[in-house]
Amino acid sequence: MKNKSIINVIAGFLLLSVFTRCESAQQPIAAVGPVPNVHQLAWQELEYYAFIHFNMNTFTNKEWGYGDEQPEQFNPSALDARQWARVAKAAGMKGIIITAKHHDGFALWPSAFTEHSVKNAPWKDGKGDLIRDLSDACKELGLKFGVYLSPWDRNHPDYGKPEYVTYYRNQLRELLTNYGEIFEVWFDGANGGDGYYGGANEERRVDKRNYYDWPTTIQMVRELQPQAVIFSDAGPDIRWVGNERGYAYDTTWSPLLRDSVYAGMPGFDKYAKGQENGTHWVPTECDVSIRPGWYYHPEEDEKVKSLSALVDIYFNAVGRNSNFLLNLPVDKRGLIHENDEAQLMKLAAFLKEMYKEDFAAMARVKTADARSGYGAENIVDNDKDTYWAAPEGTTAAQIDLEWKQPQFVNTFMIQEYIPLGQRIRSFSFKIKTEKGWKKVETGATVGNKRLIRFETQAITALRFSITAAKASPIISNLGVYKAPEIREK
Ligand code: FUL
Repeated sequence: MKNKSIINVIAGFLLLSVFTRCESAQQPIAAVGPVPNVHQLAWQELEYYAFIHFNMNTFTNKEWGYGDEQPEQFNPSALDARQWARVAKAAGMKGIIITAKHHDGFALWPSAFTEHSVKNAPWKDGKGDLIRDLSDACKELGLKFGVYLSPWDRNHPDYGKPEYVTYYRNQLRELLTNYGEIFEVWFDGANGGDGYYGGANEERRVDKRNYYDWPTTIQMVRELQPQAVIFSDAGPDIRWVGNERGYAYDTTWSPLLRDSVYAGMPGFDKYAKGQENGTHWVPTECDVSIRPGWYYHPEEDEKVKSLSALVDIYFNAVGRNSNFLLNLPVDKRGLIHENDEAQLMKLAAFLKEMYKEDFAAMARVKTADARSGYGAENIVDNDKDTYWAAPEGTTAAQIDLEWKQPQFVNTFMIQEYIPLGQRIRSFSFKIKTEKGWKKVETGATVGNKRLIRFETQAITALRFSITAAKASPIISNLGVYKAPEIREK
């Protein structure tokens, strides 16, 4: 008995000392600001979700309605919001953002503040509420739900006056109060110009920086939906990537000099890349339509993007530190068209196949050095919360993967541990084949995720060299995959 308790005491002491050693070995690392908040981090993990443009323009076959349309024109024959949610879910998307009101001012929900809404449409005898239908369908299928509410309203008589801003907030309050949790609120930068404006038929320009008094509206969103991230050219939480092709820049910093930017400003593209010394964390979202237009036009039925175009966009959005917002123009029936669905499923099958096996898990990983407690094994453990950290003060580093047998692969993925800030500013990437080392790519930023494609070949090693960084690099994950060949359209 006595011996046993002595052994227990010794074992306990040993355990305690190992524990305290580990504790002291892993000194916390200071963040390099700015850093994402918890809502931005949760948003970043969604990566891929749907935009739906479906509204009055669907029935008038336009991209921008003038504002003089009649509610009677909104008359889908077979509208099924659950079909949209089913398709998005099967496509691997994590949520849906809907154009609750576009520039023409028609509201997809029975707003108490206007007659220009579904309540005066033949659809469901004026009893319909598409925001209800879609938010319910999203809940049912475990998808996030978000709203686009156009700040520009070419129907409203008061557009341009302070009264309209009150109206806009009243509508937004309805959307943020009556339909459950909202993950993203989308403020379009396009606003001001000619329109119907209650019959005035004139041009109305607004002071884009001040007219909307955005700080007050943002405060309202924070109160009603604190977890929602707010999108606009200027953030505050997420910013436009600066083009509608779905491609982020090679250099894409999540930090942004946010106070210098406002929605709809001229020369915004200069800011779209973000800034290494940006003051706020405002990551990019790449919005692009699966067809040429945002809205459904029957003449575009054969112009749905090819699989290879969609794959290119995926790599240039998700693989360049951005999220991917893919627009689906719902048709006049009120359904996602068969051709669009078919292309979505091809992309889903491609991604599933590509991610099915991570060859990094079978590799030996080597780094020159690490901070104690933050070793290289953390890079390939498939856990985004553990990470390798270069020693304090180091701004260049190298990560090598080696395999005993050659591996046929074509894709490389690497992620910075962004809760401690975005750090890498330039890198090069090489692979080793039987012919020796070959440079595949040099690039700038990494951020949340960088994806690099190369020709399928047998490689025995690869090297990711961080050639410059804002502060000592911290990597949470990397992966190596074999994407399938694209044969079909
Ligand atoms: C733009 C709008 O003018 C387009 O119609 C579309 O809604 C796109 C997503 O944003 O600024």
